[in-house]
Amino acid sequence: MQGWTGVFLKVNLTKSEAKPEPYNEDLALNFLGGRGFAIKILWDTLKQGTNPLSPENKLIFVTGPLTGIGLPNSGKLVIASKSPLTGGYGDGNSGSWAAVEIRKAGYDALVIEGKASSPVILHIKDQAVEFLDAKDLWGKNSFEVEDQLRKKYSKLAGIVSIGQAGENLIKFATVVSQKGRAGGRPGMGAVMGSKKLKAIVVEGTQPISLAYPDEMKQLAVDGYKELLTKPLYSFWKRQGTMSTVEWCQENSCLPTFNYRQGVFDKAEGISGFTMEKMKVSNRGCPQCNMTCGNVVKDSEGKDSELDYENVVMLGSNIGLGNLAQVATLNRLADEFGFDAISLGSVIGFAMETSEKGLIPEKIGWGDFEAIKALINDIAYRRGLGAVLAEGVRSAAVTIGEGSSDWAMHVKGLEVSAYDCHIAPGMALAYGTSSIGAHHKDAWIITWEQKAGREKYDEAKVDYLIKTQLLRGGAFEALTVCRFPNGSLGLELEWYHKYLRASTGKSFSLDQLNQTSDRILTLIRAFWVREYGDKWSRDLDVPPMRWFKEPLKVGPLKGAVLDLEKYSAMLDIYYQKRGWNKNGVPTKETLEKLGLADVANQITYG
Ligand code: PTT
Ligand code: SF4
Repeated sequence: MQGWTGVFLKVNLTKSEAKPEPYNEDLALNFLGGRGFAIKILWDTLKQGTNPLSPENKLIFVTGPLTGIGLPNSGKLVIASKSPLTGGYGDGNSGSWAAVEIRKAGYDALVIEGKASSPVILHIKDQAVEFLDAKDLWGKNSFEVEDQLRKKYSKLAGIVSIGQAGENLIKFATVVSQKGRAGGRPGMGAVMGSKKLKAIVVEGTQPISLAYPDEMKQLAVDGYKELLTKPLYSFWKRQGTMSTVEWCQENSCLPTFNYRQGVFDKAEGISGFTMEKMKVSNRGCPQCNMTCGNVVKDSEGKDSELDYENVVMLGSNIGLGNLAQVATLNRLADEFGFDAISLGSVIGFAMETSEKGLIPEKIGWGDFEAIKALINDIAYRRGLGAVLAEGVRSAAVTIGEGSSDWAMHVKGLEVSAYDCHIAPGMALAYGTSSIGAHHKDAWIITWEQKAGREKYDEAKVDYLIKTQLLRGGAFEALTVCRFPNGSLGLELEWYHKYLRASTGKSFSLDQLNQTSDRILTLIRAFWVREYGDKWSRDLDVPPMRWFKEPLKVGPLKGAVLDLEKYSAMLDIYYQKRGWNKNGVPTKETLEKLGLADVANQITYG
């Protein structure tokens, strides 16, 4: 095999054992890598009903055939597991030197199971694997861990770790890398904590076997140069994802006061232009010349790396319009190892519940000191913090009083940062995303704005599916960053060329689409298998707030989604995917995708 190493490192933390395991070329050809490998491993090896925080769950760090070979934007890896937050498939795509080093150490993925008897660091140097005592690091935040391990290992070692959120099994804890890259929104950090795995250090020294190495070298040089020619490149370097604040404010989709109003009167205070005035540097993933992490000094004078989602979920969504303070909350999220989106969502939920007088705690919108205290309480599961630590779906069940109406999630994953009161296509993207309400598979809201926000039509479903196959399928299987294509318009042709030079195989667009379909359909089957008789098409419907409560202010005041029309669009979506009326892949669809045996393990409702 060329392009793939053909080997997984299987690690059992209970037994302190690690062994390389070769895999079959069919797996590579049918599932490519990244998310594709992750779902295949979880489907084949997890028993239905496995407790996500039990030793039996698997935590997978997985790369793709373009990782670790110096290509632009390829320093990313997928971190996947059965999610403790949603109970379904969970993953995240994180930038980290660990991605590069895993491949150079001779593996395509680390597949970790079991539970250490006391905190450990997993140190991998090519074939040598050590299980090192991490008692002195347990209790420390992810930045402290990174600093301490950096002193001990080489400058380029790949390091991923968890903060206190992961240790304390907060359901939306992430895995953190490079003090500002955080991956695995649906609780991958909690899975790592449940295994008592504080950090992984990977160092690799081996070349990766490529089909056409000279061609690949040239393609990498050309690829970096090509990005510099893109008209949006220089503005991207200035603001990265932060320009989205202005766009959302102008288009009434900025999450504000727990997704109540779509516009924020202090939006300018947290905008991309305000950020530019505070910016001290750019940071980013390895092997990237688009470095989109905006580093600013926060209200305590410390570095904090800002992206759009973090800023608005910890800004407008909780009524805070001071960017230096938002940056402090963002840094706390990275240090503790929380997902910043879910954190902003549970805080917004708590504020609204407090405002309605349904809980004794007083947490006012934008009250910086109260928010900081609450974040600490969530990290250590104290008082209301313990309720919120379970995620917004569970918190609404605990609090009751109709609060599920303002618990903003799909399938248990808190909605990322786009208000969909008048964006039925984006609402459907959230409803049908592979991990719950995240925009990674299909961020179609800017397209939808041009195509006609108010329409519920087939064209939107077609565009959604096309986008899901590309972003949720191909880019997640290759594990490369989707921004060059999605934000700068890099032509897809480049990825076909990269893949051929790496693997020696030509993948046509149709083949890639079919592979993506296979991956996303297997993920859907995993959800259906795990949810069993609790599975229902209602799980593909976004939060009721967007259907029941019209926008209260702004130019689109009064806008609201229509449930009947949404449901009709969902029917069209299912039919085009080859899924039945309940959103379950039909036997014919499974057979067509080479997944015939999957049908025996799912229930058709
Ligand atoms: C991603 C999600 C996002 S999506 C953001 S901002 W974004 C938030 N970032 C967080 C953070 O930072 N710290 C923190 N404690 N929590 C955070 N939660 C949120 O997590 C991320 C970039 C971004 S920034 C985006 S859109 C793109 N996402 C990609 C993707 O999903 N796939 C892909 N092939 N390429 C992508 N490129 C871009 O990567 P998750 P990262 Mg993150 C600090 O990981 O779990 O997928 O959640 O990974 O290295 O920080 O890169 O406006
Ligand atoms: Fe990472 Fe941003 Fe570069 Fe993508 S564009 S690889 S998210 S730094």
